[in-house]
Amino acid sequence: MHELIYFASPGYAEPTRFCLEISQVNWKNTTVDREGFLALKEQGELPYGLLPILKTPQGTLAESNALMRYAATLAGIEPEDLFVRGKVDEMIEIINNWRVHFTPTFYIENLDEKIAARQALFVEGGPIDAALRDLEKVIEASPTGWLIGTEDMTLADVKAFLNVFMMFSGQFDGIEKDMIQNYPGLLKYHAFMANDSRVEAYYGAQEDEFRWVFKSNAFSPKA
Ligand SMILES: N[C@@H](CCC(=O)N[C@@H](CS)C(=O)NCC(=O)O)C(=O)O
Repeated sequence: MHELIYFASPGYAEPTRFCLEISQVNWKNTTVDREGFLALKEQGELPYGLLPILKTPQGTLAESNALMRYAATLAGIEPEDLFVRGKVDEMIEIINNWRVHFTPTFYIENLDEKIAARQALFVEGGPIDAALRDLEKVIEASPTGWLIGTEDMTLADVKAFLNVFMMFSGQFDGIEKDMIQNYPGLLKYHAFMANDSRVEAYYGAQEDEFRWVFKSNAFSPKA
């Protein structure tokens, strides 16, 4: 049995959750609130004092990137070819690096200032706008639809799909759902991923405050 423990939000745990879901292993999705988190910390369950953790039959793993790679390997979506896996990791790191721009905005207390700081990331030529344009070029260049041009989904697709569209869920002040309409390449990729049978099986059935962004009709004009 594998047990993923995290807050209910997608946050740092969602790629691991999805990979566990499409793997053949038995897994349990345990969610905690702030109190539950503090209790786990108190009990010494968190190797570095942070969530998420993944309890495996051999022991506990911490650090979300380690968890997602472990789970992606269980799911059979990590490429064997070293170069292709390098390209997957390259994309994962590029997306992780977006946090450099986001993290400071979480510490801005004044709501108007926070919104302004976030919107500046998305203006034409702003750091996240530029990053999303780069991603659109990668999507456009793929001969198969999968980000790394592989025959099937890789962890790069899981990471990109879950992280990119989560930004537009409305949970982050200043980032509106409609802002996604500026990125036709991303919308095309959204349709490709959201209609994948594995994605549909997991997210199609979930009625959730945030995870609607992973459903196929999430950003269609009528939605
Ligand atoms: N580098 C860690 C970061 C995880 C992290 O920052 N977790 C936050 C929740 S989103 C946490 O546990 N915060 C608790 C605290 O700092 O009190 C990872 O990728 O797993």
